[in-house]
Amino acid sequence: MLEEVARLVRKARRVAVLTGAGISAESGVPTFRGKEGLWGKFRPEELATMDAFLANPKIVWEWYNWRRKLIGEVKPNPGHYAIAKLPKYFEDFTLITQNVDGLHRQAGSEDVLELHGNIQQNKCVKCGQVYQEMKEIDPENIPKCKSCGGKIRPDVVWFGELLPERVISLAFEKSEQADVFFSVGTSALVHPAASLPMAARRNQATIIEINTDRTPISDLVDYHFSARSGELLPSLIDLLENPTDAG
Ligand code: BV8
Ligand code: ZN
Repeated sequence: MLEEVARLVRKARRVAVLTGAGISAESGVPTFRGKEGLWGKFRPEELATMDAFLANPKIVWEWYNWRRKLIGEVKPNPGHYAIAKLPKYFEDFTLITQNVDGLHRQAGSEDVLELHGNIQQNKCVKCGQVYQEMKEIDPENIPKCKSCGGKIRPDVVWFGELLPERVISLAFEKSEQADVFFSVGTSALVHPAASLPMAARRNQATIIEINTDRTPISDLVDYHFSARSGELLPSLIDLLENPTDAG
């Protein structure tokens, strides 16, 4: 099946890739809904929200500091590096990620559409001013915005919050134009990101899913690889680099 997909991908002109927490799992970053229980103790829908932050900013910062530290100690895996090699094979390539860990950028991918923001960045909860330099946040003494006095929060998109307009509209535009759309390491549960594969399908794109489990879109995709992205993506790159047949 992978040879068939490689032949098909080689012919594509416009390709879009959507990734989720699964692509970072092999780097050691726990996924959201997996058994590893990053969320075992917490429930993302309860913590990654404005209400949780306003009600209990200390707990929310303790959780983000813990995730930031963990992410600061990991590095990209072969799945990230394989995706970073993809753009050269196509006329138009777009990488869209739901992840906030920045590992795609670390692996060399450029112009990554980070739908849900970047966990290493901070902003003011009131006026949205971004604070790059402020790294260590003391949950007991949360810094205030210099312009308006609002509390500093992580610059990520919480549940119930709108995604950055430019990023999400470009993600839909590129998904709708794609000849081939990859959904990699995402449970396809969180919207609006989870609507991107269907947007690609509306344009008759070939949808390829790479996921160790099945997801709500597994029955709708053209190819479902039940595999680790860190293993399957490098094999796909090998086939693109050394075509086995003239096809
Ligand atoms: C919005 C950033 C408009 C923060 C995240 C009720 C009230 C309010 C909203 C809603 C509601 N009901 C529904 C909604 C919409 C909501 C939503 O979709 N909820 C879901 C839970 C039903 N969406 C929103 O709120 C969005 N905003 O809609 O605004 C609006 C405004 C007001 C009111 C209504 C609507 C905002 C969504 C963004 C939330 N922020 N993260 C942070 O990180 O702290 S979401 C979070 O989930 C992460 O970003 C993550 O990326 C994302 C999706 O999860 P996945 O990436 O898919 O990860 P997951 O663990 O789930 O799956 C991993 C997969 O990998 C698994 O399938 C596993 O099998 C696989 N895997 C594991 N290992 C491997 C592997 N695959 C391959 N190889 C491996 N090695
Ligand atoms: Zn402010």
